Amino acid sequence: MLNLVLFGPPGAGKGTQSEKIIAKYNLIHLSTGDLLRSEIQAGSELGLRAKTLMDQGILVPDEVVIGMIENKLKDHHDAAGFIFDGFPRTVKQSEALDELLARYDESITVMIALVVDDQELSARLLNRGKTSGRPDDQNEELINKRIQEYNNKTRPVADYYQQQGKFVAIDGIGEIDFIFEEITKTIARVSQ
Ligand code: B4P
Repeated sequence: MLNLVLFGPPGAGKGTQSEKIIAKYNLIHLSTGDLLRSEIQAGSELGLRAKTLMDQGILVPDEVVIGMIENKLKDHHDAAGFIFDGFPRTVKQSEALDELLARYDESITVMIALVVDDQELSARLLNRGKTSGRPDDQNEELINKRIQEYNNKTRPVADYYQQQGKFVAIDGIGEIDFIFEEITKTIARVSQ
């Protein structure tokens, strides 16, 4: 079983690369950002609470996203593997994920981190904001807030996997297909 965490700051290319990874490998895609946006669209209570935070560029409480992932793992317990996109985003979420996977005698195979500088992140998200309609992509102040949240709360997640010897960093700047090639090389190496 291949359990992959795709990691990086907002706009690093996690969603973009996830689409290519699931097209090539038989993995279930679990994007907490997508799951939260579905809740918002459905107008659920959870969605309404999440929207207020997401529109301010703030992370949603750990319990909420951990609960969503727990349910999805239950639904797909017989899958060939998972790609976790945008999760875990805090050390608490990483610990919870390890516990949840252990219930199925599973663990994370590798974390692949996409490395992109702040200036490029900002430019990409502002550009996406022109067409995505996503409120959190609409202005530079909000984008900076998301990058700040990443630096304060999410960056330590990389150390968590580094300590387990499961961390691989890939340059996230350049052609999307070239970055994908580098990801496939890492997957081939860790799957041996
Ligand atoms: P996410 O939906 O995860 O949003 P994101 O980080 O902005 O997206 P992503 O990183 O996947 O976008 P991509 O680079 O692919 O989270 C949104 C919000 O939800 C968070 O702020 C938070 O509030 C909440 N949330 C989600 N998960 C949570 C969790 N676990 N805990 C708590 N809160 C959580 O795309 C960006 C743009 O770059 C695109 O336009 C793309 O086309 C472009 N791009 C990609 N690769 C490129 C390349 N190589 N070159 C040029 N452009 C590229």
